[in-house]
Amino acid sequence: MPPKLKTQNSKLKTDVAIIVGSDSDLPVMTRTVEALKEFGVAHEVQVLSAHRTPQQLEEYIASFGRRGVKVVIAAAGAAAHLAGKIASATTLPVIAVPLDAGGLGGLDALLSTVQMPGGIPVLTVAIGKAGATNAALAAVEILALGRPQLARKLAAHRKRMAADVTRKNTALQRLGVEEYVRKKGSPR
Ligand code: AIR
Repeated sequence: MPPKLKTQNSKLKTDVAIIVGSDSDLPVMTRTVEALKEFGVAHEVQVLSAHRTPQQLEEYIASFGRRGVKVVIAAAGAAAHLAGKIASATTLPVIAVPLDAGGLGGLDALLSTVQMPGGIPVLTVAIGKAGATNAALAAVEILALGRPQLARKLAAHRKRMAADVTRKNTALQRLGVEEYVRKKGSPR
């Protein structure tokens, strides 16, 4: 018998269940958590592996209904079967983040994740950091279909992003490329 699954807020409802294949995925996936926090969306994070803890993963998937989960985000590297495994066991939308676990730069995870057979969709975002952020935004977009307040927050978020780019462009025009890059410091 595997140990009983512990959850962070077992009494509370959770809108988004985030599942990572290993704790080594957490540094990148904190971006997902941060973005969901920014939108005030209830979420929790579990480390569960399709390969290493298959029974506990199934147990957690079975709890989605009573926990009120509406969207699942699954992140894994290497031979990443996590999202596909979850999608096969639920009709909730499953958003997958392929991660770079070393070796093939995340291409291994991307291909394992994105090439699902017809009938079991997995909504796959970009590899790594951008994907971690976009998974959260995509989850918010899904939830916003039934929550006008979230839709308004998404619109405001887009406006802030555009204003940020405009501010940078204004500074670039004022300083010139060399000075702008020097002031900005180290590359991303
Ligand atoms: N992984 C864990 N179980 C199945 C897979 N594919 C992934 C994790 C992590 C990578 O394997 O999601 O990205 C390496 O895990 P670890 O624990 O060795 O660092």
